Amino acid sequence: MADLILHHFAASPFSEKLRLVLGYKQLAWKSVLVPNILPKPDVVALTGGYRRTPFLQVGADIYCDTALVCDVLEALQPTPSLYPTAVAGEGLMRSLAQWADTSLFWAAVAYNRGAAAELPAAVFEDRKAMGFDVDWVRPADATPAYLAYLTRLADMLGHQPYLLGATSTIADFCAYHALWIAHVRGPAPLPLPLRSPVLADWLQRMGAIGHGRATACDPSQAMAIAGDSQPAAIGQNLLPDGDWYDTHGILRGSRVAIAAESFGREPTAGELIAATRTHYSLRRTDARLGTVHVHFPRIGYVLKPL
Ligand SMILES: N[C@@H](CCC(=O)N[C@@H](CS)C(=O)NCC(=O)O)C(=O)O
Repeated sequence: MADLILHHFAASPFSEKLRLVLGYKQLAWKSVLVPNILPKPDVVALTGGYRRTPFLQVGADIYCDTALVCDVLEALQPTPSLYPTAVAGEGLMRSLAQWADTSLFWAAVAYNRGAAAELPAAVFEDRKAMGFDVDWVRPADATPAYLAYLTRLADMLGHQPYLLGATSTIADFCAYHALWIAHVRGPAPLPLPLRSPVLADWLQRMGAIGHGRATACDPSQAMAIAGDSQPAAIGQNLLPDGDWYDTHGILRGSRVAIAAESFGREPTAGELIAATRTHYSLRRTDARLGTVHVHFPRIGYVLKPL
């Protein structure tokens, strides 16, 4: 199989989630560092418009969004599982993970804006343009929510090493990266607003998983790999389910655009070649790369005919 190429940047929490999942599954991967603000010409050549970080490239297949990438990595390397059903039902794990990626993540972002140094002006303007309304939820509003969420996590960890039991699940990776924003990264980590030994121990345990075997890769090399590769046929890529599932009345082969529901809504246009219960796939042609397939999860994304 072609190499796993993660496009990411060091300070990105969602990237940290995937770096840790790659470590958990002891996978070897190539590391391409991308800019943290626009312009991102190579990123957009690969994705067709999607600009969020991170995403996974496998040859000429581009997997967007960490939720989808976790499913891809699970299909590729099933053990240890991110969804161990001996620990909890998959619905519970995925729902807790989604809460952590959204409510917990944004409460952590808003809380840390108040507690930490401001973002550099260029990053601040870029995130505002993405739809992060900094004037709407202020640290004073976020702090009580963040504290309540940390209390819930500490409560789950009171009698077990991971959020749902004896081993980690997808939910641990999602909650970890939200807390990592302030408490682990950077030269001077902030103290936890909730001083809980169980949280501190759990952060330590999760961080110790590490990042797997990463090799630096130049963006031009990743572009060359995409240009020299053919995308995998539908049904033979790394996505788990395959049946066509139409909820829009849009036919296979139609020209469509897919964009995030919120925060970074730059659309990717292409020909709809898969619409399953869990994901969409688009075929598109880039002037520099030729044909690439770009994959998105259904949850959190909108599909429009062109
Ligand atoms: N739901 C997305 C969220 C990704 C996300 O918001 N990433 C942040 C960085 S951690 C981002 O894209 N920031 C702007 C950028 O990198 O251009 C996922 O799971 O991948």
